[in-house]
Amino acid sequence: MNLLKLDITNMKHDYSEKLFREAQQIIPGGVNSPVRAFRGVGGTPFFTQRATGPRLWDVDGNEYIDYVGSWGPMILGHAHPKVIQAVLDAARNGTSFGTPNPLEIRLAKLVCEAYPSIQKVRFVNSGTEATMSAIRLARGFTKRDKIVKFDGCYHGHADSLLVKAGSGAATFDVPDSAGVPADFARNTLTLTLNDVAGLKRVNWSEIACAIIEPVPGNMGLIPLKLAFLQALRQVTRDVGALLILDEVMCGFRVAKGGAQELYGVTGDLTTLGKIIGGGLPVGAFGGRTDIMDLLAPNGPVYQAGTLSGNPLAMAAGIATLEELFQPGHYKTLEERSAALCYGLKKIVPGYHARVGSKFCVFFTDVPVVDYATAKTCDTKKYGRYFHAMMENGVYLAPSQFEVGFMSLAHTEADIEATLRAAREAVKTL
Ligand code: KE4
Repeated sequence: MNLLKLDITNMKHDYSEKLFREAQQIIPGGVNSPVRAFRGVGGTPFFTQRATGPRLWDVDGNEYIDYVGSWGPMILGHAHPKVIQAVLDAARNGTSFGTPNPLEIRLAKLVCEAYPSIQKVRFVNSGTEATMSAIRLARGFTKRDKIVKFDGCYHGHADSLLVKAGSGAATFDVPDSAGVPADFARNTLTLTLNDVAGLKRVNWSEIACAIIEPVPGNMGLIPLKLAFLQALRQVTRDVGALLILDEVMCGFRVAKGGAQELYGVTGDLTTLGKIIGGGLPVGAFGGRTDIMDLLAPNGPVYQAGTLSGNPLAMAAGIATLEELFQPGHYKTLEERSAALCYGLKKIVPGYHARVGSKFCVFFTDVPVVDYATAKTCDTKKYGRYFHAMMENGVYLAPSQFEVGFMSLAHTEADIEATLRAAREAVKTL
């Protein structure tokens, strides 16, 4: 297997197409998460056979340099030896106990070490569970019902958060999901990202919390203006509304202490996911002790989970963070990401954005500063770019409204190969 020279002879996808037909008979849309169905870019999704480092191989044997990284968790690259060994070692002792286990404490300490604003943390099984639970906790703590979110931000698929959501919802241009009762949506107010004046339109004294992605990555990547984030922090603090920073995607990615370290703005609660599970299902929410201690069994806010704190998931998360925290790794991620995006910006026409090792290109010629400007993108052109890159051996997010992720496994040679693929791909645009 020649890792550097990608075998780019018109790829075959026969087996993926066969499997997709089969999958659609028994799994809705043939996928277990909508964005994987390639509806945002057209065509048939490939089925992955295996992945190592920065590379994926599909069931037809096609090889890709992977910038999706399972939507963020694979910051060390796929199948990192230390993560695999940690999971194997944990599995030999049993896969789930339903009792406290020592690994939960170790991962909790790693999270609290990186996030000073997190004094206590509770583990769950997905980012959605983390944000859903944090919202309930904020409502229990403040005894208020209304919440504020921001257009295009996606916080998972909990009912009260599927309002003008990003990610798959943005891709399908279905901001509100069917099945969400009107009075759920009525308690969710949505504001516009980066609009300081808009913050004044809310009576914050009736708001339980504001939830925001501090590095929005679910409508493509839209960096927040620091002044906006500071204003949101101030306006919530002034009237006792909680600020929930949803760092499921940017946590441990844009810096060791996530966006809170980058911007110097801390949340009352923080939600985490993806990287902290090292590819296994883990979410987490944490924050001030006086808030977190309202959670059962200490307090009246109920939250639970059969597999929460699962030893295999904890082991994968511990191995991932312990490796990620090694000196120089965040500097390497920054340098590699900057090199890739510098190169792409010279090749691919569009509005480019990057924060740390998260990046994207918007196929529009206006600056993208919020959901409305993100929606000016030519999604069909993005689809052509996506498929041209895929046929040239590079797997990007199958939607204009997602982002790319660099890992520590991507080398300079991978970056060069990616830029070569981009030069070929733009010819087809
Ligand atoms: P999960 O429930 O998918 O683990 O996490 C939900 C979530 C919460 N908060 C943020 C900021 C997120 O980005 C996510 C999930 N991100 C999407 C990718 N845009 C997951 C991919 C998918 O839905 O398949």
